Amino acid sequence: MLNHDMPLSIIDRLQFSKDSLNGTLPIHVIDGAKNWPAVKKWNPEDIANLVPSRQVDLTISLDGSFGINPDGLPSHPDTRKIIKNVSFREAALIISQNHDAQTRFYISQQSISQKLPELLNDIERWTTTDEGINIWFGSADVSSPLHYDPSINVFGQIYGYKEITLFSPADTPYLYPFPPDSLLPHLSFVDFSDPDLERHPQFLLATPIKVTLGPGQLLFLPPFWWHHVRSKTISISVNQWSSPRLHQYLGDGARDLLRRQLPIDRMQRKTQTNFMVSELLDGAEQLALLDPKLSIGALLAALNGTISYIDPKIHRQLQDKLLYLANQLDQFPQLPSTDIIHCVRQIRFSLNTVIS
Ligand SMILES: O=C(O)CCC(=O)C(=O)O
Repeated sequence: MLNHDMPLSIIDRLQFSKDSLNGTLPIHVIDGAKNWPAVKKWNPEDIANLVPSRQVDLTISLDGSFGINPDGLPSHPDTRKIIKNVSFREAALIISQNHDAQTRFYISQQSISQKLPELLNDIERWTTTDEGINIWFGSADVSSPLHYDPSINVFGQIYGYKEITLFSPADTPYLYPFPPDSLLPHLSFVDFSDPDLERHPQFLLATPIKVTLGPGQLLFLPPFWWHHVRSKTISISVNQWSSPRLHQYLGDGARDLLRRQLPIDRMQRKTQTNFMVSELLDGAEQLALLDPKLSIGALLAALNGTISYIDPKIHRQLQDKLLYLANQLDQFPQLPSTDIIHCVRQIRFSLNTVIS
C-alpha cells in the first residue's frame, strides 16, 4: 500500500539513472537538467534565434483557463482558441512581450523532433526514441488541467518556474475522471484552480503533493500519476515520455486506470491498445517463473484490454481461469509456470485469430 504521506523524494543528478525510470513514486531531481545546454541557451527572447523559420500551434486564453471538456473541446470556448501553424518566432515574441496579464499564450506540447528539431541537441535524452519529446513554452499563470498520462515522464524545467501538483493513481476515486468512453478518459472533472466541492466533494480526500520546479530541475513522474501544472512566471519546459515497465502498469491504483482505459482505447487508439496488450503479454510470459503474481496481474490487465476483440465466452473462461490461478497461488506459491504460460498463449491465440 502506498504511503500517502510519503514526501516526494529529492535527489541529485548523480543519484538519478535509467534505473530510476522503473520507479513507481515521483522524484524531484534538484539539479537534473543543470548541465543541459538548453538551460544556458534558451530564454524567451532568444530561443527563436536558435532555429530557422519554423511553425508551431499557439493556444490563447483570454481568461487564463486552459480547461477541456470530455468531448475534447475547451471548457470556455469564448475565451480560448488555438492558432495552428504560427511562426515560432512570432509566437515567442508574443509570449515574451505580452504585458496584458489577463491574456495568456501557450505553445503547449509541441513535438521538438517534428517542429523544432534544431533544439534536440540542447537536452539530455531520457528516451530511446525522438517521439514523445515536447516543448511547453508560455506566459506566466498558464495551467494544464489535472490529468494523468499512461507513460513515464521526465519533465525538465529550462526557464522560469512551474508549480506541479501530483496525486497518486491510488487517489483516482477522489479525482472524478472523465468517462472511460469519452475522448479524453485521462482528464479529471475537478477544476483544480477553483474546485467545486459541492459537485466533487471527495476531492477533499485526495492527497496533493506539491513541487515547484526551477531552471535546471527535473521531475520524474511515473505513469498514471495525476498532475496539474501551473507556470508561476514565463516558462519553458521539456517533457520526455516513454513506455512504462510492466510493474508500473500494475502498481497501486495504476492497474485500475489501465483496466479502465484499455477496452476504451480500442476505438480511438487501437494501435496503442494492441501495443499495450502485447507488452503485457510479453511481460507476463517473462515473469511467469520469477514473479507469478505479477504475471497473472499483467494477464488480467491484458485480458481486460481484449474485451472488444475476443468472443465473450472465451473471454469469461480465460478470466475465470486466471482468477482460479491467482487463488491457487495464494495457497501454493510454487504454481507451475506452465499454467500461466498456457494462458498467455491462449490470449495471444484468441487475439490473433480475431485481429488477423
Ligand atoms: O507543463 C505543462 O503545462 C503540462 C505538462 C504535462 O502535462 C506533461 O508533461 O505531461
